[in-house]
Amino acid sequence: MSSSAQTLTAASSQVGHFIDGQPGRAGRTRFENRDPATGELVSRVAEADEAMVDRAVEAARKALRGPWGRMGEAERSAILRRVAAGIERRFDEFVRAEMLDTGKPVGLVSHLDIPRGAANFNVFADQVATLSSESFRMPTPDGRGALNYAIRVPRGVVAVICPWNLPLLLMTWKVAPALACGNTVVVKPSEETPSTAALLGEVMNEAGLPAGVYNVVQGFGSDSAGEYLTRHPGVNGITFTGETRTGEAIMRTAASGIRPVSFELGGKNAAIVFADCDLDDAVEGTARSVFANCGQVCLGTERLYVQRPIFDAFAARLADAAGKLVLGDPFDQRTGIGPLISQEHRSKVLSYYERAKADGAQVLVGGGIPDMPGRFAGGSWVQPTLWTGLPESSTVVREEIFGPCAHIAPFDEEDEAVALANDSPYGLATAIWTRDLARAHRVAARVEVGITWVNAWFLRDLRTPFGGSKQSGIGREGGVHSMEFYTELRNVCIKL
Ligand code: NAD
Ligand code: 6OD
Repeated sequence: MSSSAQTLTAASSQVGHFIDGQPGRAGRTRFENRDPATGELVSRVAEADEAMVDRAVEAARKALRGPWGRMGEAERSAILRRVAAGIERRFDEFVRAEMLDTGKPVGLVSHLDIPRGAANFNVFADQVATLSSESFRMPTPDGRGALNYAIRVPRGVVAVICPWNLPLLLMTWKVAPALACGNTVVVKPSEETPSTAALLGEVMNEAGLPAGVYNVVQGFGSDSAGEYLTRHPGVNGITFTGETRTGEAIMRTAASGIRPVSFELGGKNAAIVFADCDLDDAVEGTARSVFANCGQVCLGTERLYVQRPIFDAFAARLADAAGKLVLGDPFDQRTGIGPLISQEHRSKVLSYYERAKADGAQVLVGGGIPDMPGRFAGGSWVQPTLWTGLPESSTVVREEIFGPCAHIAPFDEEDEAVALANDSPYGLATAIWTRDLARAHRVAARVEVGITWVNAWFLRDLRTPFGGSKQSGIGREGGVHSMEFYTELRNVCIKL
């Protein structure tokens, strides 16, 4: 794909809502969506007002009472498989839309984001067939007994509030299980990445999903579509991925009406690299975990603890790997790292770069803005950056930055490494690099996180529980764990 022609065509496009099986009518307000790689206008996006959100929730409620509400699991699963096939059929459109919204390199979008978007529908189409329920026969005083059994019913209308870092992947990670379980959804994509959620509406229609089952409203969070949706009394549950502070705000809103929430939130993930690791693997895996998607992965590593005997060698090799990353045209297959999502996010990341220097960090690599050629000079690029020498109390070591950067500190003993890794309000993920399996088991049991990798990073079986401890989330997604949130368990007791 060549970038410039594609971008110019896209400049005239409009992105809207998707309500009751129709591209929603735009209201009076629109906002601009810009390509983070160049700063050029990609599209104008409709912003939903409260009335538009009402319409979307009404459509979702009406669909629950229609054919969708009476459909069996097998039929729902067949539709989900057609949705997966539809994404695959329109693969290039999804790739292009996601790239223009995010600035991600083509290799990443076409190997991770879009295939996973399709896979999520197939995985949950399979998963729903495996759901079992308990039953108990109990004695009664008259000797006839009673049978208790549990049934799972959909929650109803689920509000799906999404971030911008893996737009289609993370949105479908919620929408697919919600639909597999028979719910209807209203999705609010991030204001930074509106396009693939809207495009998915077309695929839903092509797959034969009844109107009103999948709805999308575009807009911002606070005092906009996100807040209107989460506080809507017609919403029965809220699933959210994003920042911890936003999670707190949504939780307050969800308190009204006692609506359940499922939250995947921020992180400040540590990697622990022991001296007995395979150094090549550890450097390669850690480089991916720090720099993939320009550091905008919730599971990414921002704190590195490296055992002292290999500290210098490891830091030098990781800095070397960072220096070799290719920044450039996202549509060029050779590009390894794209820009940050926006100028605003770049200002935030650069403020941490400045703070690190002010706090006395030694900058091993990067630390500023790269020189980008031509039209890319208008993008929100930053240099991949590594520091060492900061105290653990430094803001840069404590707060989530969500950029292509990490701080590297030495440790001596296993206990010390565990204590350092656990010294965080967050608890999403840890990567442990060691050849000593007994140690790996010991440390994995002690780190206070939802996901631990040993000699790997971002290796995922989609049936396993995914989520964070402490301020990194509430609940678990993946496999049957998603089904637990998207269904309500009811007990039926029959006197025999
Ligand atoms: P964000 O919290 O700023 O926004 C996420 C979504 O919430 C957006 O759609 C936004 O419009 C909406 N929103 C904001 N305020 C709202 C409100 N008051 N009511 C309702 N909706 C509101 O997050 P982001 O910047 O899009 O994403 C980056 C963050 O997401 C990082 O903190 C990252 O760690 C986290 N994240 C976590 C996971 C995970 O699985 N744990 C995955 C991806 C991203
Ligand atoms: O792989 C997934 O299912 C998942 N939820 C990834 C989250 C990545 C966060 O940025």
